[in-house]
Amino acid sequence: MASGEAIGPKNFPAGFLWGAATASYQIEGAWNEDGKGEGIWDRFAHTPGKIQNGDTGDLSCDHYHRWQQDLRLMQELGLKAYRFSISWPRVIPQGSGQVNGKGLDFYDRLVDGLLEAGIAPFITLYHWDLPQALQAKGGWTARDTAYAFAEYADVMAKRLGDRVDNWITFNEPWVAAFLGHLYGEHAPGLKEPKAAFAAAHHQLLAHGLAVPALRARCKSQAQIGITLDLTPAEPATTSEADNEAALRADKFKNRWFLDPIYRGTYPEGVAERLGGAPLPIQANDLQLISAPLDFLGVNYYSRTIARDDSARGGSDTAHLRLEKVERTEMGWEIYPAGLYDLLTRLHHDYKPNRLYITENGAAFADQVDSDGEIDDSRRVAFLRDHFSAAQQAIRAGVPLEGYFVWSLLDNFEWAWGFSKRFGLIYLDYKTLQRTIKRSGYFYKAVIAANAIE
Ligand code: IFM
Repeated sequence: MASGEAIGPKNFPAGFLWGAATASYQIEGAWNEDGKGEGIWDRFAHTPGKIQNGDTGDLSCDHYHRWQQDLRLMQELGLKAYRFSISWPRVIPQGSGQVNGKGLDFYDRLVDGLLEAGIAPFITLYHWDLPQALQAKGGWTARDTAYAFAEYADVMAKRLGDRVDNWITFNEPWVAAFLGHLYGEHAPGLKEPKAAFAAAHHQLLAHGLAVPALRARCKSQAQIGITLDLTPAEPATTSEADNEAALRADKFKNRWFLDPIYRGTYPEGVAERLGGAPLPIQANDLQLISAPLDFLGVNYYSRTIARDDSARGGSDTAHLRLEKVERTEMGWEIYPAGLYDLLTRLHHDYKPNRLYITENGAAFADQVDSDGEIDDSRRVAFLRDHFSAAQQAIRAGVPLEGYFVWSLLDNFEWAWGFSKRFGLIYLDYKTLQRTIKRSGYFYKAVIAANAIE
């Protein structure tokens, strides 16, 4: 049954792609092995005070050495697809020029292992680990970094394009641009509005340059997309001021990336208001950025409630924190209906050919019980409710073709280090032992039935 055809209240269309997602810096470890270059997250995490408890990704889940075990766990769960990212500094240590054969070999083995196991690889080219050598030349604030990215995309497609059919250029460019260059919470840790908007534009340009590079090298059936972190922005009240605040939040958080990709324009009034104008746009940039894509990857975690606080002497776009709502360990409101709202809005406003949920999941304070089991019932409920929202969106006509739970296993949660656990699989960071949580078994049953259990 193709997506959009009639399905029962709990079923998913035949062939629905159930997967799990990870990212290189968060799981691989081996930060300086086999010729890998330094990445901006190596540098950031090695800088005292940047990461909770001084954690680093130096070892993390040691996936670089334990990938075969992780592959067996994916098989045990019955995954149909696995989304992972390539560490750019592992394959091109200086960001451009010399290629590291051992780095490429690692991803080659992983891809072959996945294919042998019948698990479709979804590759993300950029999940935030920029080579430090490029950062030294300005990183994403420099236009040249976009061209270096296209070169890197070409190297990866040349090596894996004969076997990998699904490519994601960027993961959450909003986070890399704004948490990394405006709020200073992520690498490279800047707090400069102009740098942040330049970083956002150059990532989009890099995306636009990489799409034809991938299409030229990969098989004709290759599917290319981008993953954005999106959040429905709702007004706190029905007042006009709050409505305007929600529109501003939507422009900054969602439309800043959706509009250039799907409409070839940037929304007005955002960069100016946040101190980032003028944007470093050159002729043809927006044409490149808006080249047709095969799919949109959606990362959904929560909604945003916007309020205008300017009359109270505060911000023109403040985020309201509701009382008495259920939240994850990240402090994010659990709001499954937002996933339905988001998917139907994307379908209506932007009409992507198809969509995947490339991330959805929750951090909870998981405990190992006396039997050695992890009874993460809140994660089970979270996933069930979000699967249900996605299923309703499919029934409403949204061409949603797959769902990747974040994350396969507990891992390095950026500035939060190892203090937040998102995995379907529990990681004992002392022994590196992996244990499937109750949510992992729940997911296994959903995948096997292709229905919400
Ligand atoms: O861990 C991150 C991931 O790297 C990107 N999306 C959000 C996840 C949870 O914060």
